[in-house]
Amino acid sequence: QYQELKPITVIGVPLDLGSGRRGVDMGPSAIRYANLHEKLTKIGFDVEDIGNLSVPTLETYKVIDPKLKYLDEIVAVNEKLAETVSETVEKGRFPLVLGGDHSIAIGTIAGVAKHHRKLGVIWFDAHGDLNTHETTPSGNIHGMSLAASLGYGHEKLVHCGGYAPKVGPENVVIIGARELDPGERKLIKELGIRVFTMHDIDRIGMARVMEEALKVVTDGTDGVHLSLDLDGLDPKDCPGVGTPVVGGITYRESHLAMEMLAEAKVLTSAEFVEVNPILDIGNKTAKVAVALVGSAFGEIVL
Ligand code: Z70
Ligand code: MN
Ligand code: MN
Ligand code: MN
Repeated sequence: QYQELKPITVIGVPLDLGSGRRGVDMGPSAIRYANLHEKLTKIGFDVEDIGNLSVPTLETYKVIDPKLKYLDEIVAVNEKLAETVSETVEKGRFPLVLGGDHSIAIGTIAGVAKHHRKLGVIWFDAHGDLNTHETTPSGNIHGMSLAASLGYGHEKLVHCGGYAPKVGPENVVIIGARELDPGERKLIKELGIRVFTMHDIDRIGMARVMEEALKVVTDGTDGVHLSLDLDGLDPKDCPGVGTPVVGGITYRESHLAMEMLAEAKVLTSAEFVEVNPILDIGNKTAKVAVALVGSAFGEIVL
């Protein structure tokens, strides 16, 4: 049974200024090469691909603030992305955003959240992306995007799209976390964000984790955004990511998560980020991304 979803608009954002390592700028291309369009068309969707947003090349810019690398360039891309995503929603279409580094979640969420009274967010990631310029160990803005969406961090990131905050901590859930910085742990505790670490997935299993996660993101909300960082999966299945962290979510666990999301019929927008073809083995990670898109959009076996 197909998910009763809207027609889909694919938006590529080949941005890598937010990550420490080059290569995720080729993510949208790798995901398209893995037959994203065909996958969605076969499920039965009306799909339009509007191509990539234009993104500045790293070499043409200098780092000004080492605690907020490429801030103005990243803000400009995210403002444009927020507009594009918002227009997509206004047309009655489902925005499916391809990254690019995870800083693009700032723009995607800015574009969707203004069309919802209350938005739930599923943050599927090895990391929390809950740093600010005050807590970041790297200065990489892809480690700050969830914090910014919650209203924490530099004003220019927090106020993307002209308003803040985009989401409330009571409707955010992180799944797959296994590498959190001290400042991120502090913010998680302060805000009471629900985090399902790898330990929780080991203990109670992905099925129960998703049941709990779905309660959090649907509690009083009128939309759910999926922000899926491929580094949430184990590097054995997804070696082509900017920041591989061992001990991750398995191929099947991640599919189960997407299938349960499709079954719940709650998804209103999604993004798949951090695919790095340079570190990949035969486009394996992009293929996993496309397979996960299939499951999230209701692809069925029988
Ligand atoms: C670290 C930082 C991060 C993604 C790495 C890493 C953040 N917490 N996020 N890869 N997607 O630099 O803030
Ligand atoms: Mn991330
Ligand atoms: Mn990550
Ligand atoms: Mn403010």
